[in-house]
Amino acid sequence: MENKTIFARLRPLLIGGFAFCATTSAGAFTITGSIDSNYQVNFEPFRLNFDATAADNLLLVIDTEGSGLSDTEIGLFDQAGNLIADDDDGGTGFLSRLSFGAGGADGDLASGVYDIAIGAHNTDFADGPSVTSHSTATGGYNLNIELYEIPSATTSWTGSLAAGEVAFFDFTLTDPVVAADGGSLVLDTINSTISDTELGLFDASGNLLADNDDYPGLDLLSQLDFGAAGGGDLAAGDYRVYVGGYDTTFADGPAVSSTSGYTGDFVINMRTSADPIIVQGGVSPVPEPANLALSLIALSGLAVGVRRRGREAAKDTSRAG
Ligand SMILES: [Ca+2]
Ligand SMILES: [Ca+2]
Ligand SMILES: [Ca+2]
Ligand SMILES: [Ca+2]
Repeated sequence: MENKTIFARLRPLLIGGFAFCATTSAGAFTITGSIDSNYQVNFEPFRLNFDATAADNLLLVIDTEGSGLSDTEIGLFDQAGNLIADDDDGGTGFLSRLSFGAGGADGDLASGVYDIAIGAHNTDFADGPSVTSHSTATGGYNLNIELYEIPSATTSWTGSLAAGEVAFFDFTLTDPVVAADGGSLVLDTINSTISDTELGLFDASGNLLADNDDYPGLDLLSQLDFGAAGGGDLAAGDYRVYVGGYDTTFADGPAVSSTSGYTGDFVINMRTSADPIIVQGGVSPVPEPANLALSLIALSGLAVGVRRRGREAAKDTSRAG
């Protein structure tokens, strides 16, 4: 089968300083095919023209989102037949996902020619390449290969949580984050000691903009994407990001409560191309709900709050209910 040189047209975009190209048509490449008969597996070759490494802040994703085949499996082999990585259900539902480089779950991936083997569940992958399908399922598939450039951490906030606690940080964007301008903002909890985090972002009016429990490729850690990273644009203004352990519940207010038993240190990384960005510093307890909107406007410092369970939590419950 002829090699598909898929990144020949992506590399110039990166040289040109694209902050984030995966959600644009130029940054994603889809190989389509189908499994037409019992026990069929297909090999789809592709060439990676550069190293996809965490050190270079590049994230390479290979997934099967959008496939007609409902339960895919994929395996990645080098030209010596070594199995680099394989996945069954890392994507949406029973679809598959491999991820390399920054934030990836499967390590870095060096430049070179690779084969992606795809079959329906259950398929076995081993060095050889050896790929054996035990499935009689048939259907079409999409092999999506997407490249993301993840901005380096602009700011990282750390702290620790006891059981049932949540923390928040306030920041101000002096410039909007606009996908059409190539701007991106990513908040994640990479390097947290707490193994299962949740994140929620609120605007200055207390509206919940987005929340995430488990982000693809980060296991049980969390990530929120905005602008060209996906998830919508952000206007200039004040924002508050909350972190908690699983299970934390987020609603407009902000109304944030946690039933988490996870304890330990968290890290929130802000990765953004927005320039300039001003992070206001300071430490304060969680304000009473009636004062919150005002305090968001009047912040004079980076606010770090930890809400303890007890009467505050009881109030939260009554508001939510
Ligand atoms: Ca699967
Ligand atoms: Ca399998
Ligand atoms: Ca989580
Ligand atoms: Ca939750």
